[in-house]
Amino acid sequence: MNRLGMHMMLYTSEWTEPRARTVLERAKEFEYDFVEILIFDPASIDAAMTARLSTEYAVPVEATICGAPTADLSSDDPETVRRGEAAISRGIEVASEMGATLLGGPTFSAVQRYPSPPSQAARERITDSYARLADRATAAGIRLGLEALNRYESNFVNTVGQAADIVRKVGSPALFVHADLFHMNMEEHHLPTAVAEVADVLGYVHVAESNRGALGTGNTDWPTFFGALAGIGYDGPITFESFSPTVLGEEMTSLIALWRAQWTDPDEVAKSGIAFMRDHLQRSARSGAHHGS
Ligand code: LER
Ligand code: MN
Repeated sequence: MNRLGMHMMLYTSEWTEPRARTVLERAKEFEYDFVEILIFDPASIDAAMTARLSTEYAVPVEATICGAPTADLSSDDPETVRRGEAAISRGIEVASEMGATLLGGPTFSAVQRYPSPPSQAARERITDSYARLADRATAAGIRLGLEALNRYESNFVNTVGQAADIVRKVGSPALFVHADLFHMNMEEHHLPTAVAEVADVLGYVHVAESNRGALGTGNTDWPTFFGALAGIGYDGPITFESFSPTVLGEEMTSLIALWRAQWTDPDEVAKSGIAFMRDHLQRSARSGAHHGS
């Protein structure tokens, strides 16, 4: 059975104690198995508070992190790469202190529209960074992911296959591919093939609508996607990710170009989101069983 997660950003982009309480309480109420926390700044997030509240509400947490323009593994500037590695290393420690089992997200670059392609040297060098980070993750007892983002949010890893290439080159079981359906809808040629080709390294999934709004309100081919996950026997964690400028701060709103509000009531979206995922998981399991018989 897949563990089902709720992204904190359904409610907030600020992980303060009062906000964290709201998120964990709602996740519990709607029967999510865990909450995903996006670590904006590993130096300032309160891991001890998070671990304490996670225990208090009996809701586990998982974590994601993004690179930044000044701390970016895909850069050609050694100092920027060094800061990138330091930030992801600290993210690994913080995620582990929170009690997470994984740290996903676009760990390889900043979330921004890059003006040009990455250099070949950066593509070659990044496996050294990931080899070191994989060792850190292993030591901290967690796994580290690479989330493929669409072309407007990164120039480095736009497909799950590109993420898998890096994971396989490094060859550490501490690394995994993090697939996000919103980005896949824009970049992959064929969803079932893309999923099948990363079956051996897929470790985390963001279920996200084509418009990043509530599930079922866009043009995503849900039966095909859930069928593809069932087809490879994916039993890892799946998180519902959706955003609205009505609950996010200005920085996050601009970062991912959220120029329209797809929804205003997070409770409604969170509640319907888990029902939607459960329904599709059950249907794909049933239809898989039919095909198998
Ligand atoms: C950003 O577009 C995204 O999909 C997030 O999961 C980044 O962590
Ligand atoms: Mn995502």
